[in-house]
Amino acid sequence: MSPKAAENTTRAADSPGEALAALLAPCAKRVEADLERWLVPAGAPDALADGMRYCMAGGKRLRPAITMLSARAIGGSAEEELVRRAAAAVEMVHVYSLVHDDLPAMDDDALRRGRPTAHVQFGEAMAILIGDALLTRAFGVLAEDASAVSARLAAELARAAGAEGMVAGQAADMDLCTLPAGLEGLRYIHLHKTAAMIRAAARMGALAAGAKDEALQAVGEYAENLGLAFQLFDDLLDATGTARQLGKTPGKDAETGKRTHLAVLGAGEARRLGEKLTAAARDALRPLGPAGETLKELANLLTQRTH
Ligand code: GRG
Repeated sequence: MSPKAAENTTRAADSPGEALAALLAPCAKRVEADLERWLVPAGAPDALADGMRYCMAGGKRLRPAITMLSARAIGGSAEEELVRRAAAAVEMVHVYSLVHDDLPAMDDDALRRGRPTAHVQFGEAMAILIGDALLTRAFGVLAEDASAVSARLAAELARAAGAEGMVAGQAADMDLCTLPAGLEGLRYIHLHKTAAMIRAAARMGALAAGAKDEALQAVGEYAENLGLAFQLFDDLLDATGTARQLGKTPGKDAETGKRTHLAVLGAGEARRLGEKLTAAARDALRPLGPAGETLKELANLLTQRTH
């Protein structure tokens, strides 16, 4: 190992937060470049284009990283154009969901990614339209590839984001549809609201890189468990983090009486469940052998994150 690599490893071991940032950085760099060229379609009015760019800025870029790392885990390359289109599209849909979730009719939040939310910055009507534009553009970015695989990617994304996925999870979370009580209802919300998009991010990366069924199944199962664990730890951080650390208003779950793992299980039991889900995520990668190591590392680091 070179002295530089050794130095990086030591630094990463000292701080899981820095190790996570270092793992995500190359993927984030790629997706920033791609958003630069794909985000705003020619002909978009400046006001809308500015709003789209404002909302897309910042964030960990976790989902695009999962897309790229999943492509790599099945023997493909994160550099491939279709993998990059998939990664950019997933992030656009994710950000649309954040913009709409922050609206007064939904979570009514004023802070996102450390800055005023879209409706605070641009007004409510424009925030709705920015979300609409991001959602639409995501499918445009996939369709412009015009291959049979890109049609599969679009179907995958639509399933995860729509009425059988994230929108269903959001409706359930807002008590707009009937749900079982306790943990079962909570699992439904988190599977749909959060894990469905993370699962799609992984499956789209693998599909774009030409994955066969077994590998596709492995990364999908990994990402579903990772998504559930991610949401669980997000709930715990909401109760303990500061606005500066989280980039959003902390303590909202308790304030609004939201159904969370913390409320249903208590902190200790919730953390144990999070660790169990993370272990299930790692186990799902067994068929990929050593190629799955980076995804496993990502799961471990997300478990340890403090913001
Ligand atoms: C409006 C259809 C619709 C859905 C909204 C995404 C969402 C559903 C709500 C946002 C609130 C929330 C707690 C969602 C769960 C997923 C989650 C933890 C989102 C934040 O993801 P990060 O931490 O955010 O990856 P960044 O900003 O880093 O991308």
